[in-house]
Amino acid sequence: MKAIKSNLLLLLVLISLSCIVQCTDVSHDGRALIINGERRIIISGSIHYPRSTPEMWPDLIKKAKEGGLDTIETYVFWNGHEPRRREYNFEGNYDLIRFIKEIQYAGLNSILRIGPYACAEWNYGGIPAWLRKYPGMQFRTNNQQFKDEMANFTKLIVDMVAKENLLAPQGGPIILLQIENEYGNIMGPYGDAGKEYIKWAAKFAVSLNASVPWIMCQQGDAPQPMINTCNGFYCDDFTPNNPNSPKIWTENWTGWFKAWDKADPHRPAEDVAYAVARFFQRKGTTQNYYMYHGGTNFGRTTGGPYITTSYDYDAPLDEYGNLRQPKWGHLKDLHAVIKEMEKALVYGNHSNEDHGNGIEVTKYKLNTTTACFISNKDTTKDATVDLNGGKYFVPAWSVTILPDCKTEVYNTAKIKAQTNVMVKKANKAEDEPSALQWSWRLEPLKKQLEDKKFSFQSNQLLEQITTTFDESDYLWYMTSFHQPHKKQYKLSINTTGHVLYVFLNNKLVGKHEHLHLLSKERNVTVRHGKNNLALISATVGLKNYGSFYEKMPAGIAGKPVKLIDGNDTIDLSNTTWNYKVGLVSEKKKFHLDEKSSKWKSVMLPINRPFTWYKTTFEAPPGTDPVVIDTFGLGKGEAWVNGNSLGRYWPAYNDTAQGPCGHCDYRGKFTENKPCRTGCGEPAQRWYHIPRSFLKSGETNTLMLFEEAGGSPGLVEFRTVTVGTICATADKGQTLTLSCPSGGSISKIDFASYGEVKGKCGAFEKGTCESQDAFDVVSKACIGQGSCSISVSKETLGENNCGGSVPFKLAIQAAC
Ligand SMILES: *[C@@H]1O[C@H](CO)[C@@H](O)[C@H](O)[C@H]1NC(C)=O
Ligand SMILES: *[C@@H]1O[C@H](CO)[C@@H](O)[C@H](O)[C@H]1NC(C)=O
Ligand SMILES: *[C@@H]1O[C@H](CO)[C@@H](O)[C@H](O)[C@H]1NC(C)=O
Ligand SMILES: *[C@@H]1O[C@H](CO)[C@@H](O)[C@H](O)[C@H]1NC(C)=O
Ligand SMILES: *[C@@H]1O[C@H](CO)[C@@H](O)[C@H](O)[C@H]1NC(C)=O
Ligand SMILES: *[C@@H]1O[C@H](CO)[C@@H](O)[C@H](O)[C@H]1NC(C)=O
Ligand SMILES: *[C@@H]1O[C@H](CO)[C@@H](O)[C@H](O)[C@H]1NC(C)=O
Ligand SMILES: *[C@@H]1O[C@H](CO)[C@@H](O)[C@H](O)[C@H]1NC(C)=O
Ligand SMILES: *[C@@H]1O[C@H](CO)[C@@H](O)[C@H](O)[C@H]1NC(C)=O
Ligand SMILES: CC(=O)N[C@H]1CO[C@H](CO)[C@@H](O)[C@@H]1O
Repeated sequence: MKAIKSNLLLLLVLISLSCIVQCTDVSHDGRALIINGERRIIISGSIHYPRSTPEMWPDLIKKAKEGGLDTIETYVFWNGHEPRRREYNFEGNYDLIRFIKEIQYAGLNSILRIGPYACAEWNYGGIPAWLRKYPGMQFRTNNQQFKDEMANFTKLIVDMVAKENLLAPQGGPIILLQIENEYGNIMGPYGDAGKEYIKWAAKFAVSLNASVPWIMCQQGDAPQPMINTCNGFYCDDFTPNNPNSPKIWTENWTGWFKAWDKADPHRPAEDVAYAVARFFQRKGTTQNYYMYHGGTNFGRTTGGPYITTSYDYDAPLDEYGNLRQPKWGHLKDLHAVIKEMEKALVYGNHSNEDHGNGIEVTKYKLNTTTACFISNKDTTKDATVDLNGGKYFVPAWSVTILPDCKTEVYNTAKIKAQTNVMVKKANKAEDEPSALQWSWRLEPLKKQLEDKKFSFQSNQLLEQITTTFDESDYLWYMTSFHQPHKKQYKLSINTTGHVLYVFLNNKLVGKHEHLHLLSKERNVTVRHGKNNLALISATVGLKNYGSFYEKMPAGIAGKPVKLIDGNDTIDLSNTTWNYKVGLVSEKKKFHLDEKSSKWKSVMLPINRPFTWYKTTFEAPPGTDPVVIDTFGLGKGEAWVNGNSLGRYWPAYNDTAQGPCGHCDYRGKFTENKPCRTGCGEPAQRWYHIPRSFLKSGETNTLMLFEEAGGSPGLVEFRTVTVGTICATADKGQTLTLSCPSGGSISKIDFASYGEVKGKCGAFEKGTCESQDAFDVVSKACIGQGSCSISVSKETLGENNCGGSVPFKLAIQAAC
């Protein structure tokens, strides 16, 4: 870090001498971002670098580019980069500079949302917990200590990217920077201090002389020259707070995040496309998908306490980096038509006609060229719309795009992209034995229970974050009391969660692994004489959102701990409590300690809390992404060759019960639409093992810290690959089908030309189908990586469907 020059101005001068050709000037007017003097449409997508590995980055960025993106956006994760004050980590998946350079090599732009508050379902919203060590510290308000730390980190990041020439005016890819994040949503309770803080943040950002525009999202009072931008599922009705600010959509939610207590959320491709098309129809010019690739919360990085380790987000690229089809392809088709119309969209005159019944016809006119959108906002009624003498069928909740105002090139509800159904395949290395051989050791709890060395003492029940500063998930609360005779009591503990274990006289007498924990009671028998009570409170990620969110307590936080028997109550809240931060295994790094003689291979314990398991395995062959099935395990953390896969918790089922069911893309999407899958099942059973964590041809080690108790007997490795692919196309179109990553089509499961019904996995023939389609398709596709068939009677043979029935070709195949 020492090498960073503080005089950015001097750097910029030096750089500008060496930068004559590639320098990019970025500014904006009220219509669009202006890049090298030209207004541009920006189609961006979020990829958070720590949620994948450097080995995955080039492929993710390449797939984003192929999907029609021109820009990659990311937050910067302060608590990942500065885990302890002025101790920095820019290595591995935190190598921000390498990530931005990968974007640059791919020829894309980048938007850096420094914040440094990120939200992002990330632990503590990205702000380091060590900040809480300072008395009087308050996050995200007019608090001098906070502002000083925020300024220090923000400047560090701007200096770093400037030193590497990564800002657009230096020839780099960064076209926009962001200060703060979604503050407008929560600023009310901060009063004037919040307003002052935002003014300060804007002034501070400008003072960094970065020479690219700064944005503030969800900030209606963003001071000039900050551009305030919009986040949400839709942004068509958003207007920036200044006529000189273009309409920028920083977060168009492509899906939603997973939670431990909920089934898998999905946002239909038709609805994402609808939202984006509406945005461009309504003079939007810069938009970003949140997320384009969601990825994985490795280590202890989830925001708490509900967010799962998977941050898949139902994004166009799935957690493992595969194309999520048809979403990826349907949006790619949209991006192509938007880019085709770019000039008209950013320079043309915009006129809008309301045709009633939710129909709007928009025309962009630029000299002699015109581009049109027809939108149907009705959530149930399809419509046929007249335009320039043509008739256009516009399904409910859809947008049709006509780049010349004549030819329909795209409709958001008519998906042409193929569907890929991914499967998790057993895929063992040849000489891999059929069952994993486990060894085990115990977490040395006894040692900690009996050891008289404490971190500190207090006669209060302390709040957990300000006690552990998140150095560990675990905090011991230990006390003792005397009792004249043996007796049964009700032990009552009021905790803010997230997980609690109770030990009485060194025996585990209760565990509560549940997030909605408030008051917990259980019967215990106390003995005559001295009794020892020890509690382990565990956090599952720290809260990341809300006004004053950092002050939301964790742990037992001053709440009563009582033994109750009718009128006889022993209140232990203010006895002497001894505190220990963390577990022995963390200090001794068991997850790296493969060789210890403590590992035993006989009498494998099952369903025993605080047990470590270890096994070795060979990497599944090939290059497909690898996952581990944790079914049967309880809750804990897993490592492969010392790399954390994150917290696992397959014992936590969807208790919210969905809603699952028929997912209708029509009508405003909310996370509560019945668009979930896996109701009642474990919220996350599969965990990603990036290929770079594995050594091929060598022995790999998997270690599990099973905190809650479970059985490793069913644990196995799988690879994620394309199972079935499907596509449909109407008469007159060309159907294209392809297998990803170098595979080829091995078999045609279904092919029919006529009045096909149903969808991928469940197509049904109509009554008037052509007899030749199956043979034609088989001949054209089997053995090919990709095949194209023009949908006509010339290629597919005659069908007897008559003139009025719309007919199509549908194919289902295997790769
Ligand atoms: C951050 O603060 C440290 C002192 O703690 C100081 O040495 C350093 O220069 C500051 N960094 C920046 C970029 O201002
Ligand atoms: C930014 O530029 C101004 C005016 O040129 C200068 O006074 C200031 O020191 C610069 N700030 C930084 C952080 O380089
Ligand atoms: C936009 O419309 C105005 C007023 O009708 C006209 O003066 C101007 O030339 C038009 N601009 C373009 C780019 O067509
Ligand atoms: C539109 O026409 C004007 C005047 O003829 C011309 O200056 C301008 O370059 C044209 N714009 C485009 C994008 O063709
Ligand atoms: C437990 O805490 C909750 C929330 O702070 C509070 O409403 C409740 O009264 C407490 N229960 C007891 C038994 O103290
Ligand atoms: C505790 O004991 C009481 C009385 O013996 C009984 O009524 C109650 O159901 C027990 N509670 C639990 C949680 O076992
Ligand atoms: C609790 O105390 C009240 C009042 O002193 C008394 O009436 C009651 O019987 C007692 N209950 C028990 C279970 O001892
Ligand atoms: C325990 O101590 C706290 C802080 O000193 C105090 O607020 C609380 O009233 C005490 N509780 C009891 C039961 O004495
Ligand atoms: C959770 O779901 C799994 C699989 O569906 C099932 O086997 C298990 O019994 C469920 N657990 C609970 C507590 O409902
Ligand atoms: C800015 C915006 O559109 N925010 C919306 C995002 O979506 C959520 C959930 O539907 C709404 O509650 C927000 O108002």
